[in-house]
Amino acid sequence: MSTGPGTYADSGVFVCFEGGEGAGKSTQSRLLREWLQGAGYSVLLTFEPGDTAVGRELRRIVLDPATGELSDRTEVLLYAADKAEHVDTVVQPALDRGEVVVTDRYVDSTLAYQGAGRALDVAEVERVARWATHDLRPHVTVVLDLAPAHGLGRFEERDRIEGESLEFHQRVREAFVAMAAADPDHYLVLDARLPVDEIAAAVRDRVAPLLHHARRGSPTR
Ligand code: Z5A
Repeated sequence: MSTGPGTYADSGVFVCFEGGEGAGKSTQSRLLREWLQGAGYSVLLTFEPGDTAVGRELRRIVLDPATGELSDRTEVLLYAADKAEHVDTVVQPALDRGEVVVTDRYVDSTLAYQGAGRALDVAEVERVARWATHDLRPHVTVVLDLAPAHGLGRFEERDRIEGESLEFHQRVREAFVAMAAADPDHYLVLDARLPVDEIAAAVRDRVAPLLHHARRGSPTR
């Protein structure tokens, strides 16, 4: 997967959690927010897909099993539309205010699920996703690595993507780990089977040195 130089915000701090289903992304993003707020930082916790008005509609379409089959390219474009709206109206404005933005999933999810998971040209998928996000990249992406059978077992109900085969989810897992290996300065890979507190401590250690870019105070959203 090509990564290119990318664009990194020079105000605020952009942190992303990635990984398969049930890996603990929501748990860890909430814990990071609590810690950052406790230390007085202005934090915005967000997620993809669906944390804007149009994103909520897009989320319903891409995840509802009632949607049924979609063309793979349609799926890429729906996720890309969610990202464009998310970056322009939520992520970039918060970074411009100097906040710490913590997102549960971002571009790497498109590269892993639509690029590696579906039978699409990963370089083409990447061009679309980078265009949609002005190539804005997280200062650090935490990959919570977990065998798909383990993660899917943490839930009873399955959405459109969770219902895909184990082989699909295995390709997704391998893609996350490969992206991290290709750019170790901007990634932290953690074993998602570790105790919650141990993972949270490793995340704090990785994020703490980035905080000189961040503003203290209450979040504005
Ligand atoms: N998708 C895509 O295809 N392309 C894209 O560009 C984007 C997304 C952005 C979004 O689903 C779906 O969209 C996702 C990828 C696709 N699809 N799938 N499949 P979502 O937002 O509804 O869900 P998710 O992102 O997959 O997250 P999740 O399934 O809700 O799980 P999580 O946030 O990673 O885990 P959690 O909720 O924090 O924890 C799950 C359970 O495990 C819970 O009971 C916890 O208490 C427990 N847990 C958490 N950590 C631990 C540890 N360390 N040990 C033991 N148990 C734990």
